[in-house]
Amino acid sequence: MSGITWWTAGESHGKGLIGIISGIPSGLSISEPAIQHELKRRQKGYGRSIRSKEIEKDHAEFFSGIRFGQTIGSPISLYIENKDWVNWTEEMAMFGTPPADLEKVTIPRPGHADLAGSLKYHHLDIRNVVERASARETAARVALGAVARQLLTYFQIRLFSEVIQTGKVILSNAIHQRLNGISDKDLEEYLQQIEQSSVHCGDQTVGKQMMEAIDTAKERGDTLGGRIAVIALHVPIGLGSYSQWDQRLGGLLAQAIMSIPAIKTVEIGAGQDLADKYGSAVHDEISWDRKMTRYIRTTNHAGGIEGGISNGEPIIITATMKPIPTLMKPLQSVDMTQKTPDKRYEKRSDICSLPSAAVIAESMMALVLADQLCKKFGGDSVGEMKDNMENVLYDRQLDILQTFSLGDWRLGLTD
Ligand code: EPS
Repeated sequence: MSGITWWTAGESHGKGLIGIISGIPSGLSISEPAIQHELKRRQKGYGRSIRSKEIEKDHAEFFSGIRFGQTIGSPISLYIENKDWVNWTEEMAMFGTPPADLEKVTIPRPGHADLAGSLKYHHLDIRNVVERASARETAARVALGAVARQLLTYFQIRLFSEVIQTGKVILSNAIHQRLNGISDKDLEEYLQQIEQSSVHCGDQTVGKQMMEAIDTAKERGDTLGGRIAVIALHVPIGLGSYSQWDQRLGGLLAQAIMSIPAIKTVEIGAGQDLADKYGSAVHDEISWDRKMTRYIRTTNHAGGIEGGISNGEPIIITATMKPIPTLMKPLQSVDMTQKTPDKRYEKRSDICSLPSAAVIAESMMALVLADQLCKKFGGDSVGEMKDNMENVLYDRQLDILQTFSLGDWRLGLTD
């Protein structure tokens, strides 16, 4: 079955960003405000620099693949303008000769793509590296992810995220740890709190501490990383496969999340907490609920994936983001032209971009799940896909439609 393919193009201070997504079935209603809303979500966040907060006003302009608000089965393409480009037209000109006063970037920042990228591509001006390595590119990912997300919404799959650690400030009762038994109302309320929080954390007290930690980093001319959690609810059983290494859902999601700039670890379910436990303490026991006619679990340490396949439980991913490598108080480096010790001084920098990373992670998860959904239940139109899904989920033995399992589970491990 064919799935979804997608690409982005564009430089951070170039004219803009472009995204193309192919394979979205026809007949899917696309809400334009919902896409602009996701772009806005990515731009929020305490600790972002003036560029994200004041200069860029991300807006996706659509070029193809949609007619009267519905997908037509052709590639969908979009463009996001870089408002900052007007300040870079000479440095970033695509043709002609470089201006006489062009200031080349020759000092690589430790932790960024600068040194490895310059050596790899034989660039004598690090700008050629940073322009594409920049996390600005993730705006296009989020716009494409917002399209994929609308396919997921059609099939009632729900995605959300939370910042669960900023520097040393740890949220102990994050939403992914207490989905067990939470009422719909409480869940909605909490998700609203996350959205209202400028650090993307639903607990206001902890959120305030996170903001203080960011303030302290700023005062020191430094940056902060942390951890995020991304959750997908109502994912049908059977996405991904153990059949081949590159079909395992955990691997696909891990690659997608790991590809977000500055992400250094990805964990699924209880993740590294599993390391020191006995098997009997960590595997999620299976029972059959006669009344609800479905398999149930009371725990979800597996994070919704077993044997590389979605098992119907919520998919839970946590990821670590390193502190941003652009420091106002720079680290020691070398001028690549002179090979002399030097430091790269910057005019502006994000201090922390965890809230944006959380939204980007949702988008990456949306793209992977939409691709897998199309591969499993594929069809050229959403109607065909829906029929296929109902057919697959129909249990002939019981003469029922197997609902997506939404067990009463908990993630927390007991010793
Ligand atoms: C980024 C550096 C900053 C960020 C940028 C990502 O841009 P500048 O170098 O222009 O100050 O603001 O992120 C965005 C513009 C964005 O929209 O997310 C980097 O080096 O990765």
